[in-house]
Amino acid sequence: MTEFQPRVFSGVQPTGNLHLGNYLGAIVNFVALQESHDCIYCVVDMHAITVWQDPTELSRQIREVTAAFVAAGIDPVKHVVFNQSQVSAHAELAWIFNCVARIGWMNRMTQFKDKAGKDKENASLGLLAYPSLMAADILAYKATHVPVGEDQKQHLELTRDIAQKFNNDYAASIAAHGYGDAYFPLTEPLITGPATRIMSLRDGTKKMSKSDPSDYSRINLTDDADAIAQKIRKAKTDADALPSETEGLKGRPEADNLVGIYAALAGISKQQVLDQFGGQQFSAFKPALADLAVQKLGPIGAEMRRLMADPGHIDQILANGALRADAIARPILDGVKDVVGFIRRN
Ligand code: AQP
Repeated sequence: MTEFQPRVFSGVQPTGNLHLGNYLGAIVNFVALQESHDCIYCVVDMHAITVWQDPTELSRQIREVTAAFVAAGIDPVKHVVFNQSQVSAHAELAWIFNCVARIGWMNRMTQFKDKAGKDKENASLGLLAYPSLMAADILAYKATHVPVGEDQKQHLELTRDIAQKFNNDYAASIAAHGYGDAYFPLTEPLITGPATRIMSLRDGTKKMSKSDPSDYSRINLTDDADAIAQKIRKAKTDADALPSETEGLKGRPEADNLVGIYAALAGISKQQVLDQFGGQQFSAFKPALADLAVQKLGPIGAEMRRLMADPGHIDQILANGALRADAIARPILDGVKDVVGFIRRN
């Protein structure tokens, strides 16, 4: 069996309104994994343009996600932080994967169905091929582990399917070129922690999302203390007191979500939250949650604002990261080209 060196890759789209779900579902895990792995964290700007983005806003948002990474504790010196469009291996490998993946696989993706809506014919071709580019993002580095939120599980499964099909379709060539029995690893998703799916503050059955038209549905990482407190105060709840056991959260999606957010921010279990607040009304719980959220997110938002005041510095982080990412991806892409049978410049 071909052995692959452990490596972490993940990405965040610069589509505005970076929120608590992105933070707890993904970025917190990105930070933790730095201790144990070589990590590559990417601002996936090519994914962002699968739906229309205003160009000036897009540049600002690329810098904002970079600032969020750094403010949350990602070290761009020890690890690699860059934006996708600066490393052409992503686009080149995505094309090859477009020819490996099947249209039927893409059509089944729930994110495509959700984002394309009823007017599928009018969606961009890029939106349909999104998971193929995502597989290229990951496999251009032969990444073995990808920390993501729940919503990305299906795309990660598709990445494994593409890797598996490439390994099978080109098995003889892979072996002939000395790569053993597999060119690509079957990447493992890391969907961990108590907050893999944070829900909207307005509707506990919908995920918290950047594109929700209501700003009250999410806590943005750039929200100030007043905005955070106001959004939590206005968050939808039911009329009952909090239960004493997690069983009692079943069928109460809004209560479950707020308790989950408290648990994730405090680094404790939902049961521990209920040990403290069980039997109390939301009128008592919400101010405690708001204080905790301000305490945890306030410094990140402040640091993001400080970093955003110096765009030149952020651009330098991205340029350095891109050079290092390119140095890892280039030989991997060259190997793919050899395996496929392309002739390349030496
Ligand atoms: N609500 C969420 N709870 C937990 N994790 C979440 N993630 C997103 N929403 C939640 C995770 O954040 C990472 C970055 O997401 P993304 O920006 O690449 O794309 P997304 O999943 O499409 O994010 P949004 O916020 O919902 O954006 P829109 O509205 O544009 O679709 C991923 O690891 C994701 O799982």
